[in-house]
Amino acid sequence: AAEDGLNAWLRYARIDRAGHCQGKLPSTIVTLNATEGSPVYTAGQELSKGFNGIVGKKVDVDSITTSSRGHHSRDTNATVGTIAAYVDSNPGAAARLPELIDDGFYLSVSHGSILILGQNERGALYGAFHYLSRLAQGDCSDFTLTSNPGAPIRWVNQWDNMQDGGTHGSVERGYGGKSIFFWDGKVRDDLTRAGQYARLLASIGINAVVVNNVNADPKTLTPANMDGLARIANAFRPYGVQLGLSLNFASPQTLGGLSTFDPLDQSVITWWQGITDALYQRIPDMVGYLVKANSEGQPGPMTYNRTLADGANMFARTLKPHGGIILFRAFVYDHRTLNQTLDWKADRANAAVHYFDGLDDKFDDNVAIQVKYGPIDFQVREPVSPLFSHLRKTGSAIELQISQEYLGQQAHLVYLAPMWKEILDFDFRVDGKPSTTADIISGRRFPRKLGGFAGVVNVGTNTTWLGSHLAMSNLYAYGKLAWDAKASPEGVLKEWIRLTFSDDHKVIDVITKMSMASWPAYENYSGNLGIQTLTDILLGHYGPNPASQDGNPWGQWTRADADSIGMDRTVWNGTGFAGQYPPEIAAKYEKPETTPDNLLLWFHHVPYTHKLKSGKTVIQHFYDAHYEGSATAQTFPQLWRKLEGRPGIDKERFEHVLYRLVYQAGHSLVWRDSINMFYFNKSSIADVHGRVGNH
Ligand code: GCW
Repeated sequence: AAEDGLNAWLRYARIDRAGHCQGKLPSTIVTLNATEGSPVYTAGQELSKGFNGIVGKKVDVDSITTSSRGHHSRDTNATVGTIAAYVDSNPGAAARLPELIDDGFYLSVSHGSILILGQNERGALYGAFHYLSRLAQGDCSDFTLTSNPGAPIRWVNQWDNMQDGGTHGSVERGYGGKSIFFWDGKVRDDLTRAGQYARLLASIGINAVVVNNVNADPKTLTPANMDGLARIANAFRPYGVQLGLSLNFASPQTLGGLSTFDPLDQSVITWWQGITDALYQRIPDMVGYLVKANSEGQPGPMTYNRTLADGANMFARTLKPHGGIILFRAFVYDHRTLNQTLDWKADRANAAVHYFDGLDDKFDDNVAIQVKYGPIDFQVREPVSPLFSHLRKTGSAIELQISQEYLGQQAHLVYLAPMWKEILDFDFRVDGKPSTTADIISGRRFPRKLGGFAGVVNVGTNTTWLGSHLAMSNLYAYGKLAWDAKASPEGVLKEWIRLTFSDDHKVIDVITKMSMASWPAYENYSGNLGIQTLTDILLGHYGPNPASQDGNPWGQWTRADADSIGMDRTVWNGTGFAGQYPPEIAAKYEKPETTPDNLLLWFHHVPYTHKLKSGKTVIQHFYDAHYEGSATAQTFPQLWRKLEGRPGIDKERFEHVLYRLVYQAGHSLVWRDSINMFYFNKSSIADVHGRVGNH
């Protein structure tokens, strides 16, 4: 059963229609020009494994070289390879094949013959996984499909530490065990899990993993560790997953022994060139770098009064000859200079646009800016970061967090795709024209070649990867949305349920119902109306602690007092943040009347008695929402219990999930009562339903 966890949605479990589908499968799998360990080779192996598991048919793989023309007939074959290899042996086919872009694929299934072609090898593997996903969901009918990715950057970021104050190979904000990559300051000897991870990622279209924490350890770059990183890249390569690396800006000084890490200093530039060359010597297909600079105490170019662009371009230039790219994080702010008590206009949310102001045309073309979806930090509800609308010449990637740092740490079920979808569909109205986040990051709104998605993932050594079976829907959905931002969160969820458990209608109904209700429920019992997740800010980001939001320099303030609550981010009277949006949106957020209720307290400081559009007061909404949200969470264990013994719900996974849902139901009551009592004590306003406070 640990295997079920490890294989996640790639279980290749036998389907009910296996008998029916057997006859529809080919008798041979033919891979074109597949060298062992290449993605096309892997595609052949996966098809064979999948046919065997899903329908119980053993099919051998035959590897051919296309230079021997007319060598094969495709009639009863599954043929997999690149378009170029296929056309090489079937010159006549070129005209009827579609246009593909990098990583795209074409699938054609008819009368027992399957043709799977990728623009590149990775695309061919994606096509094979796509075909197997349909089959595993019981569909062996004929079809033709052309699929191209919506954006070239579809990465995940692991925040894995090589060594962290004695806790070996820990994962920052990790709730699923230790690092699968590092142990004791080194790369692990056994990288089996790294390969298994790459397999899961490839099956959802992810093409790179940044393996180490953005709070990077300079020692990552010792020669021995670079050798280790090359072994990780080797484990990824069969799946077309490339390795990326987080860098510590001060490394030339701390590791290299130079007197400076000024990005314009020639000795520093030469040092980084040497490092980059040494890495590419070991990992010729390394994807590039990720850099967190001048944020939360991390070093950066601003230490030397250089711009963020000076810092990013220094790396970009060392990467350029190798074809690498750099993602430079927009999460730049100084938590030491924010003073809540003295300054009504102080606002951490302003930082990103402020620091990137004037830099849009200063970045090299192999730099993209990686922007967290909201201006603060992965809260349950934030307006979309305005920075996306400021970067017109520079590519941008959205940073989403699969790790549920502020969102229940995988101990709560919170299906995040509906939230991501709202963010991706948000329309900035740049220059008064439709300008959704998805169209900006994909490079469609402003023509740019780089852009896409970065997802923070905290998989660990736990056999469930994330510590929770149900949390894996978030990883699955992340990949699917990165490939196609138009995908439906509910549709994707159902696919994931069929693949992970079964296509039993009850299983699908129950898990869909719980998952789709989970984000609204969590928002209701943690922090609503845009006040953010009212969790403990100083310790762990887990559990309710509204008092901890204020009175510290971290800037996740609520400014709650006896009469009123919320951050005034208006231009006329507040921090001015609303003015960072294009005019139509800025005007909307400037006034409480036109600000959606769910962002009211993000943008406005209002009395607890302020009336919402719903007609309720702010304080009554708080009370009601916390009761509603926790009531929803109470239904989860009841719903789940109905699945005991249903197809695909084995005992071990049943118990594991149940344990967490029971816990969540209880913890949601703790949330409800802590938050409601806190605001009752502050405001002294009674709940009209008499549930909160003194009776
Ligand atoms: O969300 C915060 C986290 C930090 C993290 C930081 C970042 C890696 O609490 O743990 O550091 O953001 O994204 O850089």
